[in-house]
Order: sequence, then C-alpha cells, then structure tokens
Amino acid sequence: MAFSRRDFLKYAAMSAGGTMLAESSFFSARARERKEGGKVRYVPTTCEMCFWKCGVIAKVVDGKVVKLEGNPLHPQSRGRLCGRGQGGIGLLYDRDRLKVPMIRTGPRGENRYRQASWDEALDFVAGKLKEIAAKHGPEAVALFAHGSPGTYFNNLVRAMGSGNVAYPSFSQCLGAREVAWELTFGQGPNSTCERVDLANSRVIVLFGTHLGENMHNSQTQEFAEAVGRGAKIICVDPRYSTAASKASMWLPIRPGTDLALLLTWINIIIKEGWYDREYVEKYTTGFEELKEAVARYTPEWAAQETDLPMRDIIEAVRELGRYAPNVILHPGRHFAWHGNDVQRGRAMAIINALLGTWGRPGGIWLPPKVNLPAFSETPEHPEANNDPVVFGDYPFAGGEGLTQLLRETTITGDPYPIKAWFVAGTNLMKTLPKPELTRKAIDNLDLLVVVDVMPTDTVMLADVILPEATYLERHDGLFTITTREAGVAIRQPAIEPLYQSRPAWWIGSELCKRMGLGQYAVKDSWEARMRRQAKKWGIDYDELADTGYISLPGSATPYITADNQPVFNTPSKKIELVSSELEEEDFDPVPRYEPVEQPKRGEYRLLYGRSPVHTFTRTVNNQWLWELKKENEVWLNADEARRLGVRNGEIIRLENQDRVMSEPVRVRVTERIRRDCIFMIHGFGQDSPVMTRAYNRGADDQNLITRYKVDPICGSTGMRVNFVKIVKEA
Ligand SMILES: Nc1nc2c(c(=O)[nH]1)N[C@H]1C(S)=C(S)[C@@H](COP(=O)(O)OP(=O)(O)OC[C@H]3O[C@@H](n4cnc5c(=O)[nH]c(N)nc54)[C@H](O)[C@@H]3O)O[C@H]1N2
Ligand SMILES: Nc1nc2c(c(=O)[nH]1)N[C@H]1C(S)=C(S)[C@@H](COP(=O)(O)OP(=O)(O)OC[C@H]3O[C@@H](n4cnc5c(=O)[nH]c(N)nc54)[C@H](O)[C@@H]3O)O[C@H]1N2
Ligand code: SF4
Ligand SMILES: [Mo]
Repeated sequence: MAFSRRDFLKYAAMSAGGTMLAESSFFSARARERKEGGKVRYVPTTCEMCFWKCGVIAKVVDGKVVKLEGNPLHPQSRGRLCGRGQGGIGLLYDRDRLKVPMIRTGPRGENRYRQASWDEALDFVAGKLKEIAAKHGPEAVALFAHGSPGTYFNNLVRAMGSGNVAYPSFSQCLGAREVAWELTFGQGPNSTCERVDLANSRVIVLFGTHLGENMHNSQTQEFAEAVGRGAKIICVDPRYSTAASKASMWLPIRPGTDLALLLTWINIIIKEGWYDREYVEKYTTGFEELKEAVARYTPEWAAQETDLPMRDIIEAVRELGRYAPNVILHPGRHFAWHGNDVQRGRAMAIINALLGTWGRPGGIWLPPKVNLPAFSETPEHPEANNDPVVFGDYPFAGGEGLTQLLRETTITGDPYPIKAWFVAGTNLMKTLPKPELTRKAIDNLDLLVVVDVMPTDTVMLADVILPEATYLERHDGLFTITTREAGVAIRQPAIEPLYQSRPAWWIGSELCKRMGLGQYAVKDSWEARMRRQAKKWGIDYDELADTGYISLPGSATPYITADNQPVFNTPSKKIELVSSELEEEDFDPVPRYEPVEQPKRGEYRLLYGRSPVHTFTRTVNNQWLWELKKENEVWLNADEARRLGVRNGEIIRLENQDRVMSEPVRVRVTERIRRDCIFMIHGFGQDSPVMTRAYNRGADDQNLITRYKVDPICGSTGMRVNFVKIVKEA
C-alpha cells in the first residue's frame, strides 16, 4: 500500500473521523440513552482487535451492534478508535465465525469435523486430559496463549500442576526489549502501553518502530500531534515507512546494523558532551567504563557498517543532544529481529539514560502509583509437578515463557513428553517461526484443543475446537490501565453470545469442574466476580459499567521533581550503564557490536511489518477490514526491479535460502526501500479454506521464515535472518 502524506492524514483521520463521541470528555451510557429517547443502548467496553486495550462504546439498536466508537474518558482511546477497532463489528458478524464446538472426524488437516454439544466437547477434553496427566504427568499438558482468553486456561493448566505455559508476546515480540530495559533501569517501558511522552517530545527517534502502520491508537494520536506541532522525527528504517515520510531525517540503515549506529551515537554523546552530567552523576553507574568501551565506535566506521552518510549519523545524534532531555529514543515493541536483540535494546536504553529522558517531559514518564489490593477467589496454584521447559537455559527468559521451547520439547520428548496443547487466542501456525516444526509438534500430540473465534490455520488442525464469544459478547477484566495515570476499565457484553459461542472464563471454569478442580472454578459468574473485585478496590461497579473507565485520582506522577524521585530496581539501585547482572552471567556488560550475516548478491533480506488496517492474521477475514486491504504485496526496490525485469503489479514468488517457495504474490516496485531487502505485511496467505475471504490472498511471510536466531540472553527468536530470491512466474 502506498503511503503518501495524504494517506497518512487519511489514516490519522480514520482514527479520528466521525468517531468523536462528545466534545466534552465526559461519558455516561445511561445519560446518553435517556437523551436519545431510550431506544438505543450504549455499552462501554474494551477492544480486543489488538492488545492496546482501548475503551470502546458499542451502540446497540434492536439487539444489533451497529457502531463502535472510542471512549473519550479512556486514555488509550481518547474518544477515537483506529480502523481495526471500528471494524470489530466485522468480527462479530463474520459469516465464517466459529459457531459451535466441534470434534475432528478425519485425518488432521483435512478439515473434517462434526458438531458437538458443549457437554460432549467438555467431557471429551476433560477425559483426555485426565488420561494424559495420569500416563505422563500433568506437565504433559501445555498452554499457548495471547490476550485475555489465556488467563482462564493458564488457571486450569497451573491448577493441574503444569508450568508449561508460553506466550508469543515474549519470544516473538517484546521480550528482548523488556529484558534490556529491566537490566538497565530495573523496569521495562511497560507492555500494554509504552510510557513514551510523545505529546511533549521535541525529537522522536524511531528504530524500525513504524508508527502510523503500527497503529496503537493513543500512541499514534500523540505521534500525529507531535508531527503537527513540528517535533523533529528521526526515522531509522531500511524502508521509507509512513513515519519516515513525516520525518525530518530518514536514515535508511543496512538491516541488522542498528547496534553499530547506536554504539557510535553513545560515543558521540559522551565525546561531544551531549549527556546530562548531573543526571548521569546522580542516577547512573558505570559511566567511565562505558566511555572507554564505546570509544572505538567512530562515525567513519559506523558509516561503513550501516551504509549511512557520516554527516547524517552525526547530525542526527546532535539533534537529540540539542533538545535533550525533552527527547525520546522510542524503545520499540516488536523486538525479535536478529538474535542479538537484548544488546540492541540495552544500547537504546543507555542513550535514553545518558540524555536523561527517564522521568523527563517528552521522554519516558514515570509509572503511575497503583495501590489496588490483590484479589483472588481461588487457592494458590500448586508447585509445578516437574520443572517447566519454557525457560530453557536462558538466564533472562521472562515469566511468559519461550514458545519455541514448548514446541521443541513436544517434538523431542526431552526431558519429558508433552502430549496436550491448549491454544487460546494465538494462531501458532502463523505466529511461530519455522512453521514446519509447529506442524511436526502438533502431529506428536494426543490432544490439541483450540479456543478461538475464527477457523484459522491452527484451529483447523485441532482435535477439539471450542468457539469463544467475541469481546463484544463477554465479560472480562477488570483491567488495570496504566498510562500517565492509573485507572480501571471494564469489558462487558454489548449483546449476548451469538450461536453457541461461550466466554473463555466459562469454558475454563467448566473444565476445572470436570477435572475435579472445582476450587479453581468461577463461583457464580464472571460479572459477579468483577463486582466483588470492584468492591474490594473501592470502585463503584455500576459507575464503571456506565462510563467504561474510572481513573484513580492522584496516581499520576509522570516527571521527576524534588519529592518525586525515580526508583531503579537494579542490583545497584541505579541506572546500570554497565550491567552487573549481564556481567554475572558472562554476557557483555556493555553492548559490543558483532556483524550479522548479510544477503549475497541477488538475495534480499526478508523484512515484515504491519498494515494500519489489520492485526496479524486476526483481521484478514473481517469484511470491513478486508475491503480496505485484501492482500499483501512484496516491496521491491525500483533499481532491483529494473535489473530483474520485474514490473510493478507483476505476480512473482519468493524462494528462501532453504528453497521454500512462497505463494504467488504481487510486487510493488518502489523507491522507498533499500536494494538489499524486501518487505511484506505479516498476516496474509491463509491456508484455511473456511476463512472464505482471506483464503489464498497474498503470501505468508512465516512460511519463508525457516530459520531464526535465538537471543542468548533472553531466548527470543530473531526472525529477520532469512534471505529470499525473486522467482518470476512462468
Ligand atoms: N495496525 C497494526 N498495528 C499494530 C499491530 C498490528 O498487527 N497491526 N501489532 C502490534 C504489535 S503486537 C506490535 S509488537 C507492534 C510492532 O510494531 P513495531 O514495533 O513498530 O515493529 P517493528 O518490527 O519495529 O517494525 C517494522 C519496521 O521495521 C523496519 N525494519 C526491518 N528491519 C530493520 C532493521 O534491521 N533496522 C531498522 N532500523 N528497521 C528495520 C521495517 O522496514 C518496518 O518498517 O505493532 C503493534 N501495532
Ligand atoms: N512472521 C512473523 N511472525 C510474527 C510477527 C510478524 O510480524 N511476522 N509478529 C509477532 C508478534 S509482534 C506478535 S505479538 C505475534 C502475534 O501473534 P498472535 O497473537 O498469534 O496473532 P494472530 O495471528 O492475530 O492470532 C490471534 C488469534 O487469536 C484469535 N482471536 C481473536 N480474538 C479472539 C478472542 O477474543 N478469543 C479467542 N479465544 N481467540 C481470539 C484469532 O482468530 C487468531 O487465531 O506474532 C509474532 N509472529
Ligand atoms: S489500537 Fe485499535 S485495534 Fe487496538 S485496541 Fe485500540 S482501537 Fe482496538
Ligand atoms: Mo507484538
């Protein structure tokens, strides 16, 4: 998709256009219903079209959801929704939705299923789980999850005595970033919503992070505002992204060499004195050692390594220095790039530290103070029966677990067999690198249960398919929201579940009961539980149900002041420019540059990213969003296209280093990408024929990601290490 300035404005407008609910920032569903004569219902709830958790207001007429709008009270939406958020109706009424529980009748992958009642399906699953746990131990039951449905199956699997739970949001997404910032600042930059004060930044530096295509609502709004008021944008990306088109400086870096640029910037910041002396003195440790370690990274060297003009390398960092501390080097989000990702994250964190951005306007705001008492109605989970395999030998693998290790153990049976998978809210066949291994692991299972809303590729391999109600049909939460302030949000149904779909809390709870784990089941209903939780938190549930969001007064403490000092939870209680924890584990305590493999002539590095109107594979069949973008294309540099004799719009295939071929896909010839890489949007190329709109549209990048490089520090899987050739269709 082409991104001119007009397009960007169109997308920015799309997130704003006609969706402003009220001029004022007040909202009450009841008041609005009364005002409109009582024929229309308004239900404030929480979006799940991606993980930004925006506040949504569903307009319901005659029992049908007719419109979704952004909640003006909710800081994540600020009265607006992105295109995907508005498109939630397309999911609710998708003709291809999962409607009834199903049990597989034919060989795996042949799409033959029969309908089952909930009782039958749940009894079947519980019976199988008991059998597997009795034979192999409870740790043979594992969970892969993403988003809110995982909560309820995490409870079930842990109650059984298994610790084998993994989320792709760590090893395929932001794990390396979180670890890098924890090592440096003792805390990540937040996972639901990065604590970046874009609204007040004078210079914003983006490494990859393609804001505007990466469409996280409030963050994109703030970015658009920053562009509007003339903040300087420096965009480091081998591709002229939407963000790059707004930038005062585009640095088309050679992919994989970001650390060379970052270390050189650290050197320049120190040598030319751009760092915040007082801040560094007061809050950091290791400055002298850092200074010495980066002295060898010169601009001349970096220019060679990164393929960027030396002048630009120097000018960009001086720009940062000039406006520091009211600047931000954005921490990024999808971080699993080349397998050396924690160290790239460390260098980014160090630059923020030197410039003193943590706790400063326009930098990283300090987390709000949340004082909500813990709430639980079930006993603590037992110790895992056997050590979980999801942390491997990676000293900094996060608590979310490493998906690829669960898969590996399922294939090898080492150190013990894994025989049942629950999959909830993740499309593993498209989400994990090296999909042939995912398939191989699945073929080793005695039971695959998938809880989903659409018949995706992974769903169509399941033994039992359990149809979840969409986010517009269920209770979930309460959610604690931490932006500049803290608040509480709610998910509640706009309408009753359609067909025989059921909320995940109910499915998980029914399985607990059938497994003899009734003490872990929900006592009555999730809504009743939410009411009890609100009471314990001192929040008026009815008010929350009416407004969708209640802020916690006095929680916001965004900037450092004399009596608001930052807390760094590192071993030294300071910002660690030199990481003592890495040193202890024999990793480089200061990031050190090591080149990554580059493509040979005639090969291109495979890069991937987001479309502003889709979320991975979860929206590609959505009528509303499908109409905006039906397939992806391969971005190919114009000079390369000429050299190869490939025309714009021509259908080609990609063949990777392991001779795996892509589906046929259209080429987009463009000046807006370097010659040594190609780019495509992730999420297309569905193999499931029952996703009738998305089936066979565009190409699947995952299919070509037949190798990945694991970060030795945290175990995340760098996926931008594959090279492809263009193959012309006969
Ligand atoms: N519309 C939409 N928005 C989303 C999502 C979605 O599915 N749809 N998903 C959300 C999620 S979960 C995540 S994690 C984020 C991900 O979004 P980001 O964190 O912004 O993702 P990146 O992987 O950094 O961004 C891809 C960009 O990196 C560039 N790039 C590739 N290789 C390199 C390199 O070696 N160096 C540099 N400097 N740049 C490189 C690509 O050209 C591309 O522009 O998006 C979130 N927002
Ligand atoms: N090649 C490649 N791989 C990637 C990425 C990439 O850019 N390229 N991005 C990585 C990143 S950053 C991330 S975060 C992950 C994302 O990985 P996933 O979260 O697995 O992404 P999706 O493909 O959107 O799959 C979501 C699944 O949840 C289902 N779903 C949607 N809503 C609900 C619901 O309410 N209940 C239930 N039970 N199911 C629901 C959808 O139908 C779909 O099957 O992928 C990672 N993997
Ligand atoms: S950013 Fe868009 S899709 Fe994501 S939660 Fe917000 S409105 Fe929904
Ligand atoms: Mo992600």
